[in-house]
Amino acid sequence: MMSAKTITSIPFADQKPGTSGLRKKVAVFQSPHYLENFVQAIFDTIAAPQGSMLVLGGDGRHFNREAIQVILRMAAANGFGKVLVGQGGILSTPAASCVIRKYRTYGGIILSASHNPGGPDGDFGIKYNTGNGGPAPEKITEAIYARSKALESYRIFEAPDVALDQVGKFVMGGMAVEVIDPVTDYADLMESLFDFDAIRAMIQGGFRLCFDAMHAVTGPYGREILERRLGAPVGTVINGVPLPDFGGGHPDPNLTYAHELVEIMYGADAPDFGAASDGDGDRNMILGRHFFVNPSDSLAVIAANAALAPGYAAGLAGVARSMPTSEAVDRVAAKLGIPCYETPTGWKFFGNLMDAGKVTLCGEESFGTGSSHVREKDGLWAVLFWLNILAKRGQPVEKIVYGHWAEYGRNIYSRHDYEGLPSAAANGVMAHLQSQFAELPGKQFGAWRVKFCDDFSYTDPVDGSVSTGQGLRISFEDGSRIVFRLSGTGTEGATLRIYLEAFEPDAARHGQDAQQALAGLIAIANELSELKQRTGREQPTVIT
Ligand code: VG1
Ligand code: CO
Repeated sequence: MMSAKTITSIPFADQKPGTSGLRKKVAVFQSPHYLENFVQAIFDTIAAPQGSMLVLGGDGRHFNREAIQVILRMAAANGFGKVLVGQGGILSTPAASCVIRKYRTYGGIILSASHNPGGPDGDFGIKYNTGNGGPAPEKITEAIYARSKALESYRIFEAPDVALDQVGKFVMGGMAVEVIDPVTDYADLMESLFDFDAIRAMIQGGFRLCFDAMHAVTGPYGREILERRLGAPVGTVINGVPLPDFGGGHPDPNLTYAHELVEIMYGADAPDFGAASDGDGDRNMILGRHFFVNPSDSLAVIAANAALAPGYAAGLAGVARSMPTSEAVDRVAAKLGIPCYETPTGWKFFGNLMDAGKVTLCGEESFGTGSSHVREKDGLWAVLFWLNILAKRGQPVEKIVYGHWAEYGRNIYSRHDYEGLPSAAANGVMAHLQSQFAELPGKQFGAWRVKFCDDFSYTDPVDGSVSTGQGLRISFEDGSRIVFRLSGTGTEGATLRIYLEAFEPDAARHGQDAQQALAGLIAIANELSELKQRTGREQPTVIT
């Protein structure tokens, strides 16, 4: 006999969502009551009306299937009327956002630790998205956290596992479970936004591309869209079978972790276009033949060429970027005469702007680009936008980027990540920087004079909510800047990110290597932060 039970739990003190949901080691999520406590905290906080509909899916990493079964049983015991779950428990993050919006569900739960490694010793994550399809805003994540520290029991249905591997309909108590094809709704949405005929013709004409799904969630999406609908040869998608441990890799599409693709794109017989996506499918890296497109530049190029895509032909309402993202897109917005908003890091801050119709495109320096078609960043969407632009312009990637710089100037940009630092050392670096803020303005460092420095805070123009402590900025008179920020997605120690930016108007100097061009700023960053002395690190873990 199936029935709902109330289980006595213990509150947890550490279930505070970070930049993008709650992320912990798999073993932590597997410990008794841990997952259940957080899920009950979500359900108590959102207080969905009896009979509401929910979307559920994840990036397929280790523990995804087990967690899906637990959440289904808890949803049934908490009065939900229906759950749409991706086949095999899989939904990419942008596809989950698409499904929430398309079927107007109350919200959704996404199981992902995105670019963090998976497997039994890797990371797991969970986040709640609201009915607009986007990550819950801070006031909801804070309330979930508060509830998780207090609740003493959770409700769960006693029922056998739902068969997740075939699409179909099931009943659990008073709740319907529908296992849906995870790809079709998303692929249809993409087809409605971009000129698939033009892209197909370009590929038929001999244009070659390679998409690295990094053994993560986008494999099936890439194969359906690129190989089936757009006619790219089978094999265009590499590492296309999602694996629970991502093949032992780090599913982060950057020059360090996507080295297989990088070797192909910098090899002798390199294709015209390369791209990679991350664990949950919301990030993208764009490469031309022997050429890397910095994500901040990618956002600017997409904004400048948006009218070439049918879904954006009517023009952009505005654009937004996270604070550490380069100001390249600001220049495009100025030329287009549209507003440009600067938000804290993390996609949850873009939702209000898009819901209010203030922005159409948004992006982050961390390989995230997206638009109001969903409320998450969207890796394959960015890839298709680039393919649409390439098909319409008929020029190579490199030429398009150089042409963009010639028109707008180049915001030379780099991010240096120091991963796995002891938290005390990382906090010490931040405190030491802040302690100098009163005396820094006006000080000269070589060719650079400090204009201002602050700890970035943001007032949401739509609901007036304020978010503080979003990164330390040091801006110079000539427009260059250095930003220091601690990551909010890691599960071990601390990751310090240093973002460096300088503007170069002179086209004769646009071919410079970013690290060389930014060497002066890098030296200032080291000096001001006492990074080497305080962390013992000589080099960043990852340079983008
Ligand atoms: C990082 C990125 C941030 C991104 C976040 C989630 O956060 O810097 O831009 O929104 O990951 O992306 P942090 O706090 O580690 O810097 V995803 O694709 O991991 O969900
Ligand atoms: Co991601």
